[in-house]
Amino acid sequence: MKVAVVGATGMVGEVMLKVLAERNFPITELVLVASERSVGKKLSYKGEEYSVVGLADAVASKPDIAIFSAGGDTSTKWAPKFAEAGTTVIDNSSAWRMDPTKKLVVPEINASELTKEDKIIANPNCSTIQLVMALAPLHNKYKMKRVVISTYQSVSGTGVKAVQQLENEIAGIQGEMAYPYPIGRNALPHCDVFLENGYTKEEMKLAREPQKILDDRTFSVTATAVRIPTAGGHSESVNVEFYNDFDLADVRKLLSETPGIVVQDNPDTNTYPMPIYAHDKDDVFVGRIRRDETQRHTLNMWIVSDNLRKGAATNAVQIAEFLVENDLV
Ligand code: A2P
Ligand code: 11C
Repeated sequence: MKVAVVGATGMVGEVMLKVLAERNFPITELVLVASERSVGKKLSYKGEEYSVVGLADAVASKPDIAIFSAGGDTSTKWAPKFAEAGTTVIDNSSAWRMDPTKKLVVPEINASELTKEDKIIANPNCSTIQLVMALAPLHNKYKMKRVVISTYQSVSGTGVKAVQQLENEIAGIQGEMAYPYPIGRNALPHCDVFLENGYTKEEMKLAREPQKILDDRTFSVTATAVRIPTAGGHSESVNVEFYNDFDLADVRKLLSETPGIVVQDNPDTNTYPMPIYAHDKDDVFVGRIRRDETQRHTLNMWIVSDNLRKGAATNAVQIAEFLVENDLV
């Protein structure tokens, strides 16, 4: 496969190259793409050096697959140009996710929807991916009615500038601010921009994307998204009300048997998911599984995953693997 990585110099781009190499994705030619200011910059992949190219050159080189992590504006403008040139685009931004003509894919859940005609495929938001990974097997068995989620999101989700802001604050250096307030020793109930309804865009991604991925509008999700001073790994406190009753042992068994999920749940040994354990891993970790004693058929749990891996790069590479394995590119 001739593969282009758009946004190769960015935080997700860097992890993307690592994941492609680790999983030995069948690459015959690799095209690394970033903004004009990075053209000519050298990046390495599997020990070989590559020069970064601009978007127009990348389109002209007609890759089989282009994986985009360069922000919504770049995707909106350039993904259609790649698609017209015959390239299948897997897009990490929010640009195409809710477009009814585009598929929103978590491979473990709905990759079977994909066909050769899908030329722009959307990768869900990082906090959505880890949420639906844990919800899907439970929804299939007990049928969800309502989900209440609060997130604890790392600064790496915002990008390089935010990681730098946290590092500067820890080192006591004055620098550029990615957030309107200090993030060290703080918690900002503010991820992405505020919308007219008083929610943030991140909260509305959590409300809408799960329904599309699970192809079901009979449940609802309400969210509060909070940025905390962790370097990597998003955490989520999730309360789920089901139509049907569940057995806690069954819930644990179901989650443990789901590929991509690891249950870490033992109060006797202080075992629960944490960002420092999820770091650099592809799995979604679930713990603190317990019954909500205030309401029937309702479960509480805690979900953690590396937002740059399963939340972005790994999920995108898994989509690419599915396309190749099923002869869809
Ligand atoms: P560049 O390094 O040249 O700015 P992050 O989210 O970690 O900041 O990374 C964003 C990625 O998207 C980088 O690789 C960045 O390239 C790339 N990018 C940003 N704007 C554009 C653009 N207009 N065209 C192409 N790539 C872009
Ligand atoms: C965050 N979820 O942590 C975001 C990052 O819509 O793909 C990814 C933004 C997106 O702030």
